[in-house]
Amino acid sequence: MRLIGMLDSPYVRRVAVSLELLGIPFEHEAVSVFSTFEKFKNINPVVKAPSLVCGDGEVLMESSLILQFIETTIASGRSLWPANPVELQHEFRALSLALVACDKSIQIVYERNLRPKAAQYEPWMVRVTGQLLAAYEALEYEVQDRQASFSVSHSHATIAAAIAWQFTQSMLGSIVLASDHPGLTSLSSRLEQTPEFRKYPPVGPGV
Ligand SMILES: N[C@@H](CCC(=O)N[C@@H](CS)C(=O)NCC(=O)O)C(=O)O
Repeated sequence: MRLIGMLDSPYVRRVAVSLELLGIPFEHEAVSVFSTFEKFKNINPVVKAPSLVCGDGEVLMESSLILQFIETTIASGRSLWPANPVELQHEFRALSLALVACDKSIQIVYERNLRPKAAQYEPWMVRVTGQLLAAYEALEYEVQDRQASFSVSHSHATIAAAIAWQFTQSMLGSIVLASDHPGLTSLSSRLEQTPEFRKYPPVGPGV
């Protein structure tokens, strides 16, 4: 199995770290959707990261679907989801907030870095920035409110929250202030020191 994409993508990184935690062997290929577009296109014409090339050559996309596929088919019962239904609902809530935080961060980065300045549309930036801040406010609440779950083990929500936070801080730290998010700051510093996070550091050429 080959995981295609740069680790400075929070979606690629969450898949890499999760596969590692699940004990699933894979090869990581650091191909960028921007600086090596043609190379990526040869692997997957849709050019979306992460792409997972399965054993028979079929290509899967979407980090959550890739992880669901792996857990369902080859993780031999191992899972990063809590078993308890109430916990699972909270987990889905936190994970969805982390993924929206990634989406909104990336929309801002693309708008700033890919669109010519004269064509940038301020009301859109204001809207997306508001959504980004709302997602992180709610995620910070989840982290603080569910301290017990967030402090014990790796789960899909804790991994995604920590990775989203590192990504947003590296790109948009002046918009989403660390001082307003002590729970996320502490979660991120703790998880970044774990072997699985260190093995897949957030390096890449950016946009
Ligand atoms: N919902 C997707 C988002 C993936 C995504 O947006 N990846 C970015 C890289 S960080 C990408 O492929 N960008 C190129 C593009 O969308 O054209 C997931 O969870 O995998």
